[in-house]
Formats: sequence, structure tokens, C-alpha cells
Amino acid sequence: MSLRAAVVTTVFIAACAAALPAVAADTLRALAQSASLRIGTAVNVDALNTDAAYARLLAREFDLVTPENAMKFSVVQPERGRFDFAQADALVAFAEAHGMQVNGHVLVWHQQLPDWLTQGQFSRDELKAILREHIRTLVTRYRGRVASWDVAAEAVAEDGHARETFWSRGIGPDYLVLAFQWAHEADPQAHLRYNDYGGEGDGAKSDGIYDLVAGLRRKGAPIHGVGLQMHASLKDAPRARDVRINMKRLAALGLQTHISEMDVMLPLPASRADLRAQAALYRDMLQACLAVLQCRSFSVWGASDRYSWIPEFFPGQGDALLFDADGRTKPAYESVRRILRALASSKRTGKTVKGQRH
Ligand code: 9MR
Repeated sequence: MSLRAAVVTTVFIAACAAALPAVAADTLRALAQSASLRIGTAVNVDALNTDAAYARLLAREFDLVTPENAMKFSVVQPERGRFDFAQADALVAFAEAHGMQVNGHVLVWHQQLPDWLTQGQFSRDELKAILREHIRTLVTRYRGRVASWDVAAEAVAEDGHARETFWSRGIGPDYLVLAFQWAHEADPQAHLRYNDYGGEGDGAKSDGIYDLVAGLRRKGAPIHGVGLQMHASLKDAPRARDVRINMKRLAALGLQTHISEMDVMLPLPASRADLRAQAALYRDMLQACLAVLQCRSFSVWGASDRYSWIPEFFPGQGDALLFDADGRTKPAYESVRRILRALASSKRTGKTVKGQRH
């Protein structure tokens, strides 16, 4: 190589390096990768299309995305038989462009259903046909591109019994088995999950979720994982030890587990002490996940506080996520990164750290 060519090559390599995020190797997604963990977030697709800094932050830090609302029934099928995939397509294209996995959310849920469905008068067979068509259309469209689906969510009531919903009333108790079967038929490779809140640690709801998914397995439903949502506050959070034990019993059923929607709401304005306590809670839950080999992903329900659902649903509360409204890292981010960093470097040096998985 001539001297000139060598100089040009060197300059080119330096320019490429400068174009990459400065700390690419130290981002959550890079660190999590070496711990065989996916690190995910819910995505607000409106913001993805309008806020370039938000899109950059997502691509830099996360390698798993869940559409916060873009694949829900009322968005995807606003009128009977008319499907609208504009938002869902945008999310999947974004994920593919940035090497991220997509978790589809959610096929059978009792919220965000369109009026034509809830106000309509449908027989059991008609409802089965509607749900089957909905699942088939979504899962087929994204076959091979959406790696996992939240097939069903929040089908268990607070006392651990089956929740009575639009679907359970309309179709009967086997609606869940059917939903998993239909999703599996449409994409036999997809990882199919059940996803719920308030059953992360111990208690009646955790037991109810366990019984539900154990029953689904017994009936031969193609269910492969359970998402424990983990919407927490400082006053109301499960104990890490209980989460670990719960994940282990789910794993013993042959299921993978996920922390699927973590956030920790704080009273506003958040104090420094609360931000520190929040960081400790994120740390503890991540460690619980890392302690269980079958816990494969850790997702937060939104990246930046600017787009969190919390202030709208819990007035006076907020600051629940890893990045503040301007995309700056918070103590919670640092604590998550510290754990992942320790794990990544212990893999390199062969030392074991608390929570190591392999
Ligand atoms: O974050 C979502 C919010 O924007 C929607 O308005 C709301 C509708 O009920 O759903 C929120 O997401 C929920 C998720 O789909 C299922 N688990 C609980 C989440 C927070 O409510």
C-alpha cells in the first residue's frame, strides 16, 4: 500500500470511529449482549417519527423493542376487517435498521379494543373467527421479523382467579389456548409469551399466573415464556428474592421469563434520595433476572421520562424510567449499567460476580 493510500485508510478508519457513538462498547445493549441478555424498551411510535434524539437514544442503548401501543387491537384494526399497519411497520423497520429484536404486543387483551368490537353483538363462533383472523393477520404479516409475541396479557385477577373479560365472556375459558395455537400456526418460530403485572414476587396473583401458565402447558398450548411486567413504586415493589424464586418455578415448567415492562414511579418533583432508591430497585430486579438462566430479557416501559405513561395515569407521579425528559442518564441508568459492566468484565476475566448466568 502506498503511503498516501495508508494515510487515506487511516483517516477513513478514524472518521468511521468518530461517527460511532463515543461509548458504543459501554452502552446497555453492548454490555447486555455479553451477558446473553436482551435489554428492551417500550417505544412510542409517534415520538419515534418526530423526535430524532429519542430515536438515537433507543438505537444506542436497547436491542429489543416493544410497541407501547402501535400493535394493539384498536390501532391495528380500527374497523372490522380494515387493518392499519402504518405505526407497526414503522417500528419494525426501525428495529431492523438498528439490529433490534421486536416483541409484538399484544394479541389478546381486554383493553384498547375498538368500539365496533365491544359494542357489537357477536356470537361465540363469530368472536372466535374475529380473534383468529386478527391474530393470523398480525402474526403472518411479521413472520420472521417479530421474534416474540405477548399473545395474552392480564388474564388473571388480583385474587389469582381468572379475570372475567370481554374475551373470556364471549369465547369461554379456552380462549387463551386457542390464541396461543393460532399465533403458533401463523409463525411456528415465534417465541410466545403470557404477560402480566402484579405477579412478579409472591402472593395470590403470582400463584394465579403460575397456575394459569402451568395449565396452558398441560393443555399443550404453545407457550414459551412469561413476562413479569414490574410496574413498581418505592412503596409497592416485590422483593428481589421472591422474584427470583418465582422465576425459577416458572422456569421449572420449561418457560423462559422476562422482566417485560419495568418502571418505578416517584412522587414529583423527585428527590435525590428517591432517585437513589429507584436506582437500587432497578439494580435488584436486574440482579434477580440475571440470577435465573431462563430470564432472557429485561425491558423498561419507555426510555425517556418525556414519553412515560405514568404522569397521565398517576397525576403527581413520574420520573419512572432510566433517562430524564431530556434524554440524560439518571442514577437508575448508572446502576443498571454498573451491573451489566461487572458481568461483562467478569466474563472476560473469568471471575464470577453476583448474578452471573453462565
Ligand atoms: O403505556 C400504555 C399507555 O400509553 C396506554 O394508554 C395504556 C392503555 O391502557 O397502556 C399502556 O401500556 C400498558 C401495557 O400495554 C400493558 N401493561 C400495562 C401497561 C401500562 O398500563
